[in-house]
Order: sequence, then structure tokens, then C-alpha cells
Amino acid sequence: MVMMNTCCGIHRVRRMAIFAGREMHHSCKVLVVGGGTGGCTMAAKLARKFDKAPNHVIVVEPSEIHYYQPMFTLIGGGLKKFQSSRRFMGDVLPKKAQWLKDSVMSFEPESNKVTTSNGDTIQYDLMIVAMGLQLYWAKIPGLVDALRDPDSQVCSIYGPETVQGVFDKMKKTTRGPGVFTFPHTPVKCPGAPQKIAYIAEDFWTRKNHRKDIEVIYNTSLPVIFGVKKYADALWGVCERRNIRVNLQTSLTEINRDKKEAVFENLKNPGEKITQQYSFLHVCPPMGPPDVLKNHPVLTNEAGFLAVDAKTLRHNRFNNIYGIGDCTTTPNSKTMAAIASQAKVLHQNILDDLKGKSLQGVYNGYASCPLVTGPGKCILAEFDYNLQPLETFPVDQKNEMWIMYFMKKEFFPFLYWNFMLKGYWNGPEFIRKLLKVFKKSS
Ligand code: FAD
Ligand code: UQ1
Repeated sequence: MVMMNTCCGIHRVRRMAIFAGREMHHSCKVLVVGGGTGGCTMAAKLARKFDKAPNHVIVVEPSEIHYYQPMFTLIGGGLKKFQSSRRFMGDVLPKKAQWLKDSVMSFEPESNKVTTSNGDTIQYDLMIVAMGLQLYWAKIPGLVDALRDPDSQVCSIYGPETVQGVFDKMKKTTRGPGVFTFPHTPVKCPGAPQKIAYIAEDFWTRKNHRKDIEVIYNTSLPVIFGVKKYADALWGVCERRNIRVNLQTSLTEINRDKKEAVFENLKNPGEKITQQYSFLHVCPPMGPPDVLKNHPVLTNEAGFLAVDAKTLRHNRFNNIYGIGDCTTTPNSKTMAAIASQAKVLHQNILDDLKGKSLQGVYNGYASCPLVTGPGKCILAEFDYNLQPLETFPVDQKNEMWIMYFMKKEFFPFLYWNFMLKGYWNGPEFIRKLLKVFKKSS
């Protein structure tokens, strides 16, 4: 255990920014690295707390645009407009926090300092790391060029720059195999690679092309979904709709001239399977950002920020916390998980600032609205033990219109208006309320 300053006092720096040549030196009480879902949510909660002292919270975030990424699945299926997934970063980050439009390049956790790509340094009392996942497009030979080629019929909902091409390519497909992939790495929203398959299958059925298009879902995983209850329901959907599922089948290469995708059979490593495609949807391999991986003192072997799965505090540095996709917590990497983590993290940081022991415990809650077509959705909710943890007093393994409505209209509303402002802590209170209601009825 490396000894560290606790966040709450030993290192009392004045909140300030000093010029030293062209670089600046900043200092703050709380530094938030990343202004995506987790970073923005935590900055909002804490900036409100330090209301009277502006610039106590600094957010370092290089991007001008903040995306509501769950919308990408519906945009890919032609069910929502791209515009509805984006807002200017300056409009969503809290006004009471200071936004540095820059990237963290290196961490010095022993001296509570980071350096940015501009050469600025930021001294902090407490740091929250919320850097998300990096998409490793280049790890699949042929993928980058195929995605850039509008005639290639290769597409992906996973990037803001690629999602806009998906529906056009879906519309152009009238015959031949439609192939969907899931990589051999952890991913954000592990349901999304199959949701887009269901939406495409539904679209081709409505257009009367289905008899000429074989739909194939090739996943590196040994299961269709990690939670048995929902996996059983999803196998039922695939059987009813004649979607072929190949488990432990991992995309390794794309040859766009021949319209061939090469897969490795993970049940027999080294064995290659070549698959023709007319439409290929790729979920790219992903992992922690390189900057984090370059600091093994902060991470596990795979490069994820090493935090305690319950408290979200760093395993070695007491004044570092993590939230969201970039950490080692073994939950499903979703926005729904982050809403629950944010509640726990907020409580633990306030306890820490008061010098108390940490009381907040994250139970691994995650949720995945598994859209199976327009108007149809299975709302999966579960915990660290992969046990269902459902909010509503209905059997959520069933496809329901109301769940689809929530995915399409209610969750985005909740996100922009409550979660990013620090007011949405996940559905736990609704679950408790409905449980009481259910018992007394
Ligand atoms: P992000 O929101 O990705 O933010 C990370 C931020 O860190 C970025 O803004 C980035 O610019 C910044 N950053 C990176 N490096 C640096 C650096 N060096 N310095 C400073 N800043 C840096 N979740 C659900 O709950 N339900 C769904 O239905 C759902 N569907 C999804 C569908 C798709 C297609 C995708 C892609 C995701 C989906 N998700 C869903 C997952 C959800 O969007 C993510 O889990 C969530 O946004 C992750 O938040 P985060 O804060 O960890 O990372
Ligand atoms: C959720 O809280 C959330 O964050 C806003 C999502 O992200 C888009 C979700 O997809 C889901 C399912 C939840 C969970 C919320 C309820 C009401 C079950």
C-alpha cells in the first residue's frame, strides 16, 4: 500500500492558476479527468457542493461535443436522428466547475499532479478518473479502410464518426449475408452489438428482403448474454426470427475487395473461418485509454484504473477515485451502472472530505435495454453476481413496448436533464417504492 495524502487537508493549496511561460499551473480541490458520462455527472454533483468556491472543481476534457452514446444504436437503425445524440460540451459541463479543454498526458499520483498535452500542470487534493474506453479500430486489419469506404458495406454504431453510415448501408442491403460481430475484449454496452442485429433483421423483414438475407451474429463470448434469465429470452428471439448465433467466433480481419470477413474459432484457437458478407456490422475491440495504460502504478495488468469494486476508491492512492468504463469494477460497462456508481462515489467523497470512513457500497448494478426491434425491448437489470435486479413489477425478460419507449424517449430526457446535472442516482429508489407497493397490493 503506497502511503498517500488523504484528500481532505494535508495538501491545502490555494485555488489558483499561475502562468510559467506559455504553460499554466492550476490547482483545485477536485480534479475530474474526462467530461463524458461519469466525469460530467460527478463534476455536477461536486461543483454544487462547493458552490461558494468557484474553480474548486476542474474538469479536463478535450472534446467539444458530448454524446449520448446509447442513442447510437437507434441512430444506426434509422430510428433516431444523429443530432439528438449530441450537445456542446460547454453546455453540459457544470457552470460552477472550470473546464480545461485539454487532455491529461501523464499522472504523478505521488505528488498529486497531472500534466496535460499543452504542458499545463494541475495540482489536486482529490482526483476522479473518468476517461472511458478507447476504441481499437486498427486492431482489426482492413477495418479502418473499410469503414472509410462508403461502398464497402462495413459499418459500426460504436463511433460518432461511423454511426451515421450504418443506416444507409443497411438500406442498400437486399441480399446475401448480414453479419454482426462482438470482439474478444470488454466492451461498453455489451448488448448493443446484438441490438443492432435485431433492428436490422426487423428492417429487412419489413422491406421484404429477409428471405434473401441470412442474419448471422458472431460473438467472441461463450454465451449470448451474461445473465441467464435474459440469455434464455434472447435465444428465443433468435430462434423465432431465424438469426444464426455462432459463439466463440472472433473477427480477426476484413478483406473489403472480396467482401470477406475472417473469424477465429476460439473453441479451437488458430482455426480460421472465412465468411462472405453483404453487410458487416463491427463492434471494435476496446480497452482502457493509452494514457492510463502508460501508468501501471494506477492500473491492473490490462490497464484499467485499479479501484475497489465496492467503494470505487483507488487500491493504492487514497485520494484517487474512478467511475465508469475505465475502471476495474467487474460490472457491465453501461451508463445505467454509472448512475448507481455516482451515488456511491458522491457519498464516499463527502465522507472522505469529512475524514470519515467510506460508507457507500456499489453493488454492481447495471442495466441494458435490449431493443429487439421498433416497439420491442427487454429491459435487463442485474448486479455483480449476474442476478436480475429488476425495477418494475413485471417480468422484464419479456419484450415490451413501454421499455422501448423508455429507451427511445425517457432515458435521453433523464440523461440530459437530470443525470448530467447530478440529480439521477439510478432506479434504486423506484425499485424500493414499487416493491412496497407490490407487497401492499
Ligand atoms: P465516456 O462517456 O466515454 O467519457 C470519457 C471521456 O473521457 C470522453 O469525453 C473523452 O474525451 C475523455 N478523455 C479520454 N481521454 C482523456 C484524457 N487523456 N484526458 C482527459 N479526458 C479524456 N449504456 C446504457 O446504460 N444503456 C444503453 O442502452 C447503452 N447503449 C450504448 C450503445 C452504444 C453504441 C455505446 C457506444 C454505448 C452504450 N452505452 C449504454 C454505454 C455508455 O454510453 C457508456 O458506458 C458511458 O457513456 C461511459 O461513460 P464514461 O464516463 O465511462 O466514458
Ligand atoms: C439508467 O439509469 C440509464 O441512465 C440514464 C440508462 O442509460 C441510458 C439506461 O439505459 C437505463 C436502463 C437506466 C436504468 C433506469 C431505469 C428507470 C430502469
